[in-house]
Amino acid sequence: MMDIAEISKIKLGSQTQHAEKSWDDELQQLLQTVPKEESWLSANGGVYLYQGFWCSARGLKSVISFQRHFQAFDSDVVVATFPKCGTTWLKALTFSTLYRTQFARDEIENPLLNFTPHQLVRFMELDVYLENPFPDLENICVYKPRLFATHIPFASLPTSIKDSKCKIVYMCRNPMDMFISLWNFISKLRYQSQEPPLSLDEAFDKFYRGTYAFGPFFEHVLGYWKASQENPNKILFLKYEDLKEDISCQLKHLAMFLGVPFTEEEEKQGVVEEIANICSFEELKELGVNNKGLHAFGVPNEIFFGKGKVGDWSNYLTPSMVERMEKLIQEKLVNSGLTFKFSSETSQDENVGFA
Ligand code: PAP
Repeated sequence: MMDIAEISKIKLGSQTQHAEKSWDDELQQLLQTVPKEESWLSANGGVYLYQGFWCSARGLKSVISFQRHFQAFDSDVVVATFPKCGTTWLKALTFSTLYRTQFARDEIENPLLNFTPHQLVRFMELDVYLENPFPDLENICVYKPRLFATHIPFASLPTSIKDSKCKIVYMCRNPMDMFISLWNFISKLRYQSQEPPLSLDEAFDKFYRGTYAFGPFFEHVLGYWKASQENPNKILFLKYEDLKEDISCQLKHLAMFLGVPFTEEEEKQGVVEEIANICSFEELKELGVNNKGLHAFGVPNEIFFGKGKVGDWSNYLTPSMVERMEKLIQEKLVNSGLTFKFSSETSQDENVGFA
């Protein structure tokens, strides 16, 4: 005979199945009512417009779970980025800065040597909430305070992230490099899954219309930009190009914002340079752990490392693409005060943003 515990397990199991089924039905209904576009990844896949941004069906399910069930703590730290704007780098830097006193400084102890930045700072909607709407966050975030990542636009973050005192570190990148980085990334994924290549022209058209995961780019960047201006103690707004230009200065800024400034002693001991070095493109790319295996979404770890440069767009974009892109940037960023650098050289006309 079954005991009460076993009966209640069956009851709970069937309740969970029932809840799961009605949630799937709700999602299917939502997918039928919102605009849909072809995905960059496959002619058969789609992206859906939800709360003003585009998302795959699978991603949308976990975005909604994250929005509904996540409860932020005041001590949490969120790494937020638009895809291909330096997420991997920012995860490594934030992890190393925030937890630097929790592991020994010698090379063997550093978790970055054995785990990818994406394993150490997990994406909420692309990883943690993907398979489970009620993940065990205490066990998932091994180090404390909790640190996790998201690509979700500011306006669509779970309410408790916006309302609590938790901190958000946001990084963006000039849209031309971001676009080329995304196109290269998608091209590798399409090749791997034997999809026909996506031409640069087709990709540019989709970029222009903003129809890609978490796009449009400009609305994403401006959402965090405005929020960071209104609340600079809560949101730190960083730019990939600035980190490339002066990583030590930006790291000190990051540490200060996180409430763990580098001490004079640490600076003398070269801790800032050590962190900058282990998180550098050259170091991370060469680590065995980043060269093999798959990321949570089934993406090979190695393709998160391309060239890691500022200005690579100039090797790909045609003059007419550059012209269209410049007009788009001007239109989107006018009066925002936000500017981007498009090359690593310091010339007068590189700051386009038309503040
Ligand atoms: P994600 O948003 O999909 O997680 P993300 O890490 O932002 O990806 O994008 C990868 C880009 O960051 C690549 O740029 P590229 O295509 O122009 O080369 C990658 O090379 C770059 N990148 C990865 N790690 C670093 C690093 N440590 N320093 C600088 N750039 C890096």
